[in-house]
Amino acid sequence: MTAIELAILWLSWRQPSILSSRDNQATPCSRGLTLLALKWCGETAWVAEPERTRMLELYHHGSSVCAAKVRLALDEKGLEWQGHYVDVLKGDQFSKDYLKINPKALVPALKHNGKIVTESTLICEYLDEVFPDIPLKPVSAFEKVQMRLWTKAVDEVIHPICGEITFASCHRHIVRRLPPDDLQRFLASTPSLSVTPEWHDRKKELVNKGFDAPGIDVKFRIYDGYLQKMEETLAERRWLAGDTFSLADIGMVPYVNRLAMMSMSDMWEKSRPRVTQWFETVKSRPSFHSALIKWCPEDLTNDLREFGAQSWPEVKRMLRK
Ligand SMILES: N[C@@H](CCC(=O)N[C@@H](CS)C(=O)NCC(=O)O)C(=O)O
Repeated sequence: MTAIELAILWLSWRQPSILSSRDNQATPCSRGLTLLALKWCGETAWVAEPERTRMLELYHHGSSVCAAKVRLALDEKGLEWQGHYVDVLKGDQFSKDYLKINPKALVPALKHNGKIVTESTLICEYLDEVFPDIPLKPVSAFEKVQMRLWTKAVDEVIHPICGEITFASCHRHIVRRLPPDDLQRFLASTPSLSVTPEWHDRKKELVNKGFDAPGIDVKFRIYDGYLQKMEETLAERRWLAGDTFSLADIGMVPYVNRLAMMSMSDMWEKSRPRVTQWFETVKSRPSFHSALIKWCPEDLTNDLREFGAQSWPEVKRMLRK
């Protein structure tokens, strides 16, 4: 190997960004250099260079719990991104253009290297894999399983319930400000494959009936049960999946914060000291403000607080049942 080839190999390993273009496509030149590097590494070297280029675009909304989760991961990893704001309370998610990005009409969606990644948990895992500096997964296989037990619970149970309790307590009042025809269009537009296959009908029911929608009390109690599970988990370890802050914590932060923003912090502050301490520590991380709080528009923050406070006595009653 010549000295020049050695230098190229060293550079492609140490400073990959110098060898690839800035607009996230590998140029023929950078591909050639990577190939040269591969040649000398017996074809076992990493080939992920084009994946690691930085141009990240996030389709998101200020109060969306799933979008907040991804913004937290981006922030904790120190990744820059460009945002496209999709106002899901006005129906932007149903536009023809956005449906091409996510046919489920849901935020968030990430665009990277011209490819779309949807599903917030998967986006976070994708980011952690493509940009492994500042890892957000625990090291041991067992702790990774603990992490995924939390993110699985979020995807399967906690998130769909969060949508229900937020609509029953607060969002129903916001969307009912739309002119009647727009409201009907908004409610009719949810695709049949959405948060859950039932979300199209359930959202309509929650907007129309609020706390009189059947089963909403059970949903509040299940959500409360996950706070209890957090309390028990945090008796055993510092963070939800072990001794380090991970995607398990990032997964839960927006769901605890949703209750906090809806004036429902009594659900842990009165009786769950470990969750209280965990949330205080989370709030002291810089990402809490820059990835969550700063993105929720002031009027929406006020609505969440005020409609949430009005709902709290009824929620408290349901939790006591
Ligand atoms: N499982 C999806 C759920 C995404 C989701 O439900 N997004 C909500 C905001 S948090 C949304 O876009 N809702 C629009 C609607 O219900 O029409 C994920 O984790 O990304």
